[in-house]
Amino acid sequence: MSELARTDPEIADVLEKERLRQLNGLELIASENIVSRAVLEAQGSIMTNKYAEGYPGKRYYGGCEYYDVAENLARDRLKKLFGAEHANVQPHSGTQANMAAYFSVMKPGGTLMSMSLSQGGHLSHGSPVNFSGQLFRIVPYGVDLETEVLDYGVIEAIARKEKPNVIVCGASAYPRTIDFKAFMEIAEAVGAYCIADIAHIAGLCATGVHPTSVNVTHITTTTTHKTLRGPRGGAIMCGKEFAQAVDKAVFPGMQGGPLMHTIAAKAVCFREALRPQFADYNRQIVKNCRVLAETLLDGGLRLVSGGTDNHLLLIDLSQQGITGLEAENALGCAGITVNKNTIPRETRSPFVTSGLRIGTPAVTSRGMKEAEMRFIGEKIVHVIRNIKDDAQTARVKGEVVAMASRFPIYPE
Ligand code: DSN
Repeated sequence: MSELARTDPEIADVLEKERLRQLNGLELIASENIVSRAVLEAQGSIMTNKYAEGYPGKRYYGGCEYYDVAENLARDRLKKLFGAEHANVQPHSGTQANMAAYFSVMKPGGTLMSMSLSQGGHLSHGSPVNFSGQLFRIVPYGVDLETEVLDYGVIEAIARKEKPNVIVCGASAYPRTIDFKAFMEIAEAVGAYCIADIAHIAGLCATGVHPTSVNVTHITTTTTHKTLRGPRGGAIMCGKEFAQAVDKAVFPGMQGGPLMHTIAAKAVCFREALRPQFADYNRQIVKNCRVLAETLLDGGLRLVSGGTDNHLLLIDLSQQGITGLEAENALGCAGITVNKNTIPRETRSPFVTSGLRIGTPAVTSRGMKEAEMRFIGEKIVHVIRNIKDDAQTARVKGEVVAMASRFPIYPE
């Protein structure tokens, strides 16, 4: 019996039930992934026991010698992975990374131009309920409502009119390639700083599967737990000229003690991402997403922008007359975990929505390939087309469990 099971059977029970949920279900939430055992081991380690405020070589606490080694390894590996001049691996999350990036180049009251949350942006890009929308004047841009892709001419016109201090590019629900060079050119034309938030596509950018923003835009922020396949957390990369401002904005500007067990796990993740297999993995994520998209289109569903270039796709359910919430619930009952999502021209609240966001990083980590994507796509179509038929949903769940259990999450 494990120590946890002996001392806290209630939490041990939660962990076991969650293990079975992950094993028997299909995780298609585009921002989630399954970390390696090595990442899990570093994250759940004795590195959680210590304060290490400051940076390597300049800590506010004694006894940090091994913490310095871990943080330097994380920084150096991240710089190598992206070819970045400077890296800060301390942000606790992507939102913290964005906050520090904004504060490194802009004061409260400044103007932030960003993609609307309802059209694919992120909460920390200026939502009125987030610090970003409360401390900065927000100028939104969105997708073209006909093509449902970014129109850089329109974005440039908004920037010229509004003269933002910062333009943030990057998205949490955009299925197409983002032209970071175009954003940087627009920012330079209006004297703005350009921050790219590559949280969703970091693994694709690191491996050349999507064009990178590092050394293109002024600053790049990311999370480490999506396509990068590391522990939950954030990071920032920039040129040397922004290094001091970024580091100061993270600590002492915004955070206290870094989560050193997470930083150790980030170092493990970055080492894994430097291996050639990681590029194969990211290529497979995108291949899988394309096959899933084709299967859904063949099943008569409409996809926002008609398809996908990356790890995610958005289904527009308005022609089926059902909401994102209903579809999320029905698919959940079938063992397929997805999230409801707003789509361009959205008419419903974010708690209901007309769309679904689906991503392939986690199922690809389990070794699933094109054949499994066709299976998953057909099951999604079947559940959506028979949304009121609980018996059909239950039958699909049986098929999903049988398929998923052929791809154990920790086979070793
Ligand atoms: N909430 C994350 C997502 O699902 O995209 C981004 O932080």
